[in-house]
Amino acid sequence: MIKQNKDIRNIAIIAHVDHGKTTLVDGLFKQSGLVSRDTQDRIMDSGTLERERGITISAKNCAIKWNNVKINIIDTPGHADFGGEVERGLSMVDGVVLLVDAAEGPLPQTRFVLEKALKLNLAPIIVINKVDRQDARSEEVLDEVYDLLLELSNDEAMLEVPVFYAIGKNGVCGTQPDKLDDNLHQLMDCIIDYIPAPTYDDAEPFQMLVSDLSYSDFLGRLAIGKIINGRANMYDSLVCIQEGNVHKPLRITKLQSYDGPTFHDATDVASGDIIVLAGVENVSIGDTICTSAYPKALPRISVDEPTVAMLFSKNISPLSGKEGSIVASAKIWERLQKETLRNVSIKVEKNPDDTFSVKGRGEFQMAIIVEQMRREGFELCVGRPRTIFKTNEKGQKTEPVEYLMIDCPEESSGQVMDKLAKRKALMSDITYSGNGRGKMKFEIPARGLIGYHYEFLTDTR
Ligand SMILES: Nc1nc2c(ncn2[C@@H]2O[C@H](COP(=O)(O)OP(=O)(O)OP(=O)(O)O)[C@@H](O)[C@H]2O)c(=O)[nH]1
Ligand SMILES: [Mg+2]
Repeated sequence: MIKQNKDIRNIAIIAHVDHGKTTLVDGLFKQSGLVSRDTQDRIMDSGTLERERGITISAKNCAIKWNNVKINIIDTPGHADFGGEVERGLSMVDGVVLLVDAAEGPLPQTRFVLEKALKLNLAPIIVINKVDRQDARSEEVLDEVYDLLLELSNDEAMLEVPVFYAIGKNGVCGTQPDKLDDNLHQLMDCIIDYIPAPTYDDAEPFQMLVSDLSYSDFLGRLAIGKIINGRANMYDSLVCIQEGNVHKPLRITKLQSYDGPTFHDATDVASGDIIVLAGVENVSIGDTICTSAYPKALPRISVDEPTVAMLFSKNISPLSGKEGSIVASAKIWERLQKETLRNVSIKVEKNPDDTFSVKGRGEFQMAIIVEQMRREGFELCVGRPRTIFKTNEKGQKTEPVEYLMIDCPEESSGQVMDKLAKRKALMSDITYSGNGRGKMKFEIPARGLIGYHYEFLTDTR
């Protein structure tokens, strides 16, 4: 029989870059009493590069308790190049909180993440965030969100989804932009009332989908994911079903579940919860962990194809060995393969000439991998990023095309249009807001975007 575990809710926070996801999670931590009010900002951005750059790079789990219900939360990145992380994060949840900046409105990544969530039938809650901004236009932005919801779902019921206005930074929200409570309690109540509790089939034995990996020096590889059916206990003997239906036996050596930004030990874990399981060595994201008596694989997590490729190789210049201590090709290859374990949208290939093709979602994602490797002591050469072309069923060559939105001073708009036209962008819309700024929408081949960011900054300075 299908049942619900009403003690748990699983949600992802999704939005365009910088619309305030990680800051909102801080507010939820503080108000559920998990951390004190003067803790550092953006607790979930725990990576060194994340903190330095002020952006989220990988989707991460955490949990809060509210009215005796455990809410597992996945804070996702908003930058388009890390879209694979959102797709991975959504595999663990039953609903999403979609944040939209009250001034910027829905932007290309808002569309991407909302489309993915609706395709998975996840219940959305809308939060128009940053209503404290001087240029906030909350009501108008809500209309734009409704337009987007209708366009993506073709379902008028979407006009009934819960809507909140918030200043995530101050941890406050309300149902009217000019009447906010002095806390986030209404939003937290709504997550419990509106987001469906996870369902499971009580006739089925333990089954878990691996959605993330971690590593502990004491426990080895850790598999993270949602329990789809059944329960598990310490020392249970299970199997991990890998790609190609390969079964690998395993024994649980530790079970943990989320509590705030970290996890703590659990002896027995129930359906619907998101857990951290130790005891499995060869595990990949997308594998199913289940009982050996009834091994049944769940559908693997699918993410969009890579759009950009870059060549990595050892440094063959006369100055090699000056910048890093790890220089050998074999080590670089080993490190790149390790990257594909956690980074679901990355693919790597070895070429006959001892170079490696790294494929991903954009040049920024590539730059982050290079920077991470440099900091770990690697020295390497990288080529220019190039787009990946494909051949469709009709034998035609196709290439990835991106949505591009530009917000720039009116006086630079001519130059921006000129440059983008040369890069084969097609403009679909232009509006002038009256405050000296213009907003333009384009469709542009991904190759036209490579290297444009720097030019844009110079042209609009
Ligand atoms: N004015 C205003 N600024 C806010 C608010 N919430 C967050 N910010 C600011 O917005 C910026 C981005 O916040 P983050 O929480 O890192 O945004 P994010 O959505 O997690 O960003 P990514 O994960 O990189 O996509 C930070 O400088 C915050 O201080 C708010 O309610 N009002
Ligand atoms: Mg963030």
